[in-house]
Formats: sequence, structure tokens, C-alpha cells
Amino acid sequence: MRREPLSDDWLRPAVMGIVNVTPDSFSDGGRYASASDAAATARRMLEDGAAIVDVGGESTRPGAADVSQDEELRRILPVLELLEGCPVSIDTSRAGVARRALALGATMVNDVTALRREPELAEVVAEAGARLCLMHMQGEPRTMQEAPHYGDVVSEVASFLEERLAVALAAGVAEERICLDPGFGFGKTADHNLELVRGLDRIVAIGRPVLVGLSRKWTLARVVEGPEARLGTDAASVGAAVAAFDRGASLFRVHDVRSHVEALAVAAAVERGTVTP
Ligand code: HH2
Repeated sequence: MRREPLSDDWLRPAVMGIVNVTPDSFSDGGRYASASDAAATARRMLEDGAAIVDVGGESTRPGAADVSQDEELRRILPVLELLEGCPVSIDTSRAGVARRALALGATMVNDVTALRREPELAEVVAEAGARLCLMHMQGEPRTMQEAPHYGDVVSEVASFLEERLAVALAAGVAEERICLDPGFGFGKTADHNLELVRGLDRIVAIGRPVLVGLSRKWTLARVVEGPEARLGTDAASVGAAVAAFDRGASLFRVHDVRSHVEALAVAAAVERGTVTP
């Protein structure tokens, strides 16, 4: 069931497979014994219909500590070398890591800090003509879940993304290469996350494709299993993805690619009202 790589016009829905090469990611940390193991999983995700795979060497889970740039490179470079010719996004907020990844063929940079950690990342992306995902986060991973607070979460996230989009454009990143992400779980309570899915059309109205990362997140576990649960199931993730698709989301960052590709194909067919894409 092979799908095309992410199209230039961000044809929706498209699925991004998650490949975390970190010892401490919240759902799949320490999963790969070797770079070839991680690369094989990424290739399987592409076979299963992912339009791109997102390779990350630094965990952003709540409470995660920073890793050094050298360590981040040590984790991701061997995987990227094995994925030559595949559609790859690099999940990093460091300019130096992005530069190396783009030189190895990555075509997108997924920056959960939206150019705030290293503003010079914008020039690296602009020079390479790469895609860029700008994500909202309140606070920083180490402390972001301590006391998230908003007056109106949807309009505050939308204003933040508009401001970061303007920063990226001013630095020379082409508008048609940028997508936006409300950052589910990044300095948000479970209710904030649900409100953001419900109000996603406000983020979509900014005018750039919207990426959502809901897969296996804690909010889904809260809904299904209660306050003690930590990890959302794949079925819960698919339900959340379809709800986000119905509100205009374009790109879905997920662990279980095949179930999302199939569910989103049906959701898209319903939206079109015809089997024919
Ligand atoms: N979520 C995570 C990491 N990167 N990038 C974007 N654009 N959107 C997200 O929602 C997002 C992201 C966290 O999830 P995961 O990769 O599973 O875990 P970890 O950060 O611990 O590696």
C-alpha cells in the first residue's frame, strides 16, 4: 500500500512515521537496538503508506533533559545514512544538526521550538529550500507540564503560530514550505489538548497546512483509561487523528502508520463523497 512522498502542495491527508532514536522517548524510547534496526522500521513505515518519516535524536517528553549536539548527531547520522533516497524529516531544534541532516538528504525540519532555541536554524532551512514545521510549546520540556495556563488556549496558540510564521518568512523561508503544529502535550492539560482539536479550524485558518502529533499521547489515555494512564493506545490515536482531519489537519505524526493510513483514507473518501481520489 505504498503512498507517494509528501507532495509539494501538502496534499491531505499525509502520514509522518515517528522514528525516535532516543533512549527515553515517551512511547518508544530505547526501541531500536541499532541504526539498521531504526532504518528498517522507517522503510517499513514508508511501505505502509507514510509520506515521510520523522527521525529524532532528542526526546521532548515532559521532564526530558537536554542532550548535547554531539550525542544527537551520534544517534541520528547513521540512521539518515541508511535512509538515503527516502523522504525524511529531521526532528531537531539545532541548526548544526539540521545542516548535517539536510546534507544527507532530509527534506524537512521539524522544530518543536519554532525557531526559538536556535534562531539561525531559519537560515539553514531557507538556504536548503527545505520544509519547516513550526510547533507551539508553552515553557520548555523539562518543566512544561508543571502548571500550563491559558486564557483562551486556541487563540493564544494561533497568535503564537502567526508570530513564528512571520519570523520564519522574515528569515527567508518560503511560505509554501512551512506547516504549523499546535503542539499537543507541550505545556497543555488534557482539556487544553481536547479544546485545541475542537478549535483546530482556527489554526487551519492561518492559511498553512497543519501537522498534528496526537499519537499515543497522554490525553488519549486520560480519556480512555483514567487519570493514572500514561500512554494512549493506537485505536485512540486513530480516533483523534480522524477528529483532527475532520477539522482540517493535513499531516499526521504517528507511531502506527498503517492503521492511520487506512482510517484517514476512509475519512478523506467521506469528505470527497467518492472512492476516487
Ligand atoms: N511530539 C513529540 C515530538 N515531536 N513534533 C511535532 N511537530 N509535533 C508533536 O506533537 C511532537 C513532535 C513527542 O512525541 P514522541 O516523538 O513520541 O516522543 P519524544 O519527544 O519523547 O521523542
